Amino acid sequence: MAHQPTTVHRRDYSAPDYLVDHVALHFDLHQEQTTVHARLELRRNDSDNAQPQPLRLNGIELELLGLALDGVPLTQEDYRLDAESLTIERVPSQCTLEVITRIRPQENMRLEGLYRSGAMFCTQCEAQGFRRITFFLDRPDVMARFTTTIEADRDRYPVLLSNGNQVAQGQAAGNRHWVRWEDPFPKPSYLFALVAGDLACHEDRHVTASGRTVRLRIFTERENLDKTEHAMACLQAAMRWDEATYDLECDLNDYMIVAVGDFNMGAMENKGLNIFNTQYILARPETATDSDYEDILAVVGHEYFHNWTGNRVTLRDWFQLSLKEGLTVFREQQFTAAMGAAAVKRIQEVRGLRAAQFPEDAGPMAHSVRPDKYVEINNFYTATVYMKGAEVIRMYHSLLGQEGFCQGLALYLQRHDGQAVTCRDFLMAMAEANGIDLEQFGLWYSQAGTPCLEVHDEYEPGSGRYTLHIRQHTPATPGQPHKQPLHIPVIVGLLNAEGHDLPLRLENETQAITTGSRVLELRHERETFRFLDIPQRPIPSLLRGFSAPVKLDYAYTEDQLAFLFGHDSDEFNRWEAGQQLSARILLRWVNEGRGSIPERFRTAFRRTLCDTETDPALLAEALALPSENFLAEQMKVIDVEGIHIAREAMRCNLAEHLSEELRARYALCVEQGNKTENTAAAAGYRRLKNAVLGYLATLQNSTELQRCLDQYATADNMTDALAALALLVDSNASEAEASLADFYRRWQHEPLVVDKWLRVQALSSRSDTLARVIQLTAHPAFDIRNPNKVRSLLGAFAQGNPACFHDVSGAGYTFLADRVLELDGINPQVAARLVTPLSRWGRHDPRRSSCMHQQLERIYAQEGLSKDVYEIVARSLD
Ligand code: TYR
Repeated sequence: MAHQPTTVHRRDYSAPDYLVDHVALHFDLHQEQTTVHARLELRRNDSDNAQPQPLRLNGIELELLGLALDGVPLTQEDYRLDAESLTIERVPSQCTLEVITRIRPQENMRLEGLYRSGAMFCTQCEAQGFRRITFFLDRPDVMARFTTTIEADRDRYPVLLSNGNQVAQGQAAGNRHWVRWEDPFPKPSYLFALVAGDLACHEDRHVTASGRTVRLRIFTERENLDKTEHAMACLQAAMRWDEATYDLECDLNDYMIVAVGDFNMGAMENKGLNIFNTQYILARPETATDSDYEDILAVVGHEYFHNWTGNRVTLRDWFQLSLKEGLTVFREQQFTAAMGAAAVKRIQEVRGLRAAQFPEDAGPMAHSVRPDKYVEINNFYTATVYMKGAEVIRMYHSLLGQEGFCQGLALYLQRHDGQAVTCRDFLMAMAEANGIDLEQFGLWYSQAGTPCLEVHDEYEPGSGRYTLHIRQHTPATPGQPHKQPLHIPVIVGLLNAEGHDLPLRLENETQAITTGSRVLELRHERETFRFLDIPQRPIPSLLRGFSAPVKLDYAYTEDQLAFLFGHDSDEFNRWEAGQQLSARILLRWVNEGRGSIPERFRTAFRRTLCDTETDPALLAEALALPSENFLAEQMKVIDVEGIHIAREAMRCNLAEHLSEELRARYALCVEQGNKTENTAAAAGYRRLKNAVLGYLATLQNSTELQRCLDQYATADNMTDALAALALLVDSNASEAEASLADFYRRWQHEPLVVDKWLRVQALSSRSDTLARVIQLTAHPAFDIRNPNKVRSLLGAFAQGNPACFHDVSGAGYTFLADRVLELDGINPQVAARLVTPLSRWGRHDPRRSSCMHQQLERIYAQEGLSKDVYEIVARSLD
């Protein structure tokens, strides 16, 4: 790295010197170049200040063709241009600036700003893409009204879209046409969007609670129009839910979504014109799995909910990112929980948090929910900002209840509508609406690291007193050696010997709370909670529903865990007890050598397998052993091979002992699935069936192999076909190749299905997986310029296949570093995400960790490294 990029600090924030009241954009789209004519109506922000500041506009890789101030062309003496900005020393306190720039979207591989995806033009402006379109005050606290005119070839680009309402259109010379859009809502530039293409449209509508009709349109490439049904239904459900839950209506007459095949992230909430990765819109049962359907519900909901929490009230600066993302993820979680099995959803969220956020919080990239500094803001769209940010919002909710939370949100939106604000403004609204003090709670925004709760208990049989002692402790993280105690809601219940919740009365309370759970609020490093009238020593059910993003340390016996797994009234904690129990056994095997499976565990597992009362989707979660990554997190020095071997051995052992029950359950799921018309119920049966099939496949005999082949051959949906294919690929059976070839032949024209084909091979536990992944990078199906392909093949391999990626030869690391360097010259944002698995070098044995470290140093030494990759690598080596 030749020179060190600059670091931006939160403490350096200052209000903008100039504001933009209105901007008129004119895009002239051509195949080889695009000219952008921008007319900015500017105003000094600090007009009292006698010493006016120069006007500095952001702009990157723009060719400046013309510049005029209040109609007078400027010459080169009037302004300064550098790689990232345009500065005009003196401008009147109110003025009009016209800027003409030329850009080359067809060469834009970063997928930031204006770029091409297939045959269409589209934009991505969050966080700082707008400065790649024209010179602008590209910061979220500058909110302008936008008028956008798009001119393009009529045949290639019959559909021309931007934010707001279409107000005019016309024909132009040379078979061209134009359309003008006006967005009535002032917005920051990161919410700007433009799309041009030959697109098909699925149109429907939503009538709001107050009786207004909103026209809904989903645009896709023509061949995908038959895959938009589900996304449309999700959008309508999200609109209804936000009205019913928070009394929030869509504020537009037109709401548009466009699905594009090349996209760095999941989707983007541009005002009135969301742009989505096709992955989160397109679905038909033959092409998309049940989890794809669930993801679509979540992401469509998420982007819609941003319209209030993100767009109407936006961010003052990028350090506040979690203000919109944490809050919107939480709203999305509430929505999806309301649409389906809430416990299953919660389990998946916590699984995701532990897999992605806990390791981040324990590694070199650890940062608080509201970070203090960044080199490249794109690196801070992290699990911490999104997932832990959502957990922080959930804790407000646990402390205040749904009603108090609603009141707080209402005050926040009413007070700050149309403003660009901070996390603190949200906290103040919550505190004031509820008349409580949340000062200490604010530490959740500034302190990084995963807190640990150590819990001890005592029971005095004579007096019926039961005492919980809780100590909280947050480990040091880079730049934060000392931590203060946090305000933590811990939801608990106490179970009696029959497994029922006891009524809970704390010392100093006169009446027992009759419900089974209650919230304990921790504020000090050590707290004691004394419960009265407890007739026998209870088993505590702690942190119900995962009420705080912490690690819990209580010395449960294996008997107690098995008991909670069988009886806890909190479905999340029932699952959690099962996970703790199996993790405990697995880690013992890793550390002390493999033993037998304790009878109590096998009994609990059998009971779950034969349970016909509980939601099958929940049973599938309960039958899944903790992931290799989760187990790795529990070890001081990760034993990659040991974990893999122990986990596979346990799966095999369970299958051998319970093969009768597994076969019976498989048959029952098939039968029940065939009988049901209800799609959610059918998905639940499929999930359980495929979990069971996974165990049966470990038996490696011809019956079970045939079962997988049959399921693959007869499946009428992607969920079943892909589950069977994955098991075949893992099985090493010669039939696997034929199935893979068949799958590709059948689906090679569906990019999203090809992604699955790549992923299934990248995730295989076969010993030749790395060789196969290397081969696949040269396959026509792979394209390193497409982020979905990169994530499906390279991302899945490096993050989802620890046993193969961490091969002791170090070949996986070298391969990944090579791909990072290759991709860095193309799409730095995606390259930086790909490098993350290497940053965890410190957790591995000396041999692996030195190989990983070497690869990081090799990347670091590369000339012309992007800011994105530089930041991750530099912090990892620190
Ligand atoms: N704001 C988007 C969301 O809904 C995420 C996003 C961020 C999308 C940056 C694209 C991008 O480049 O979460």
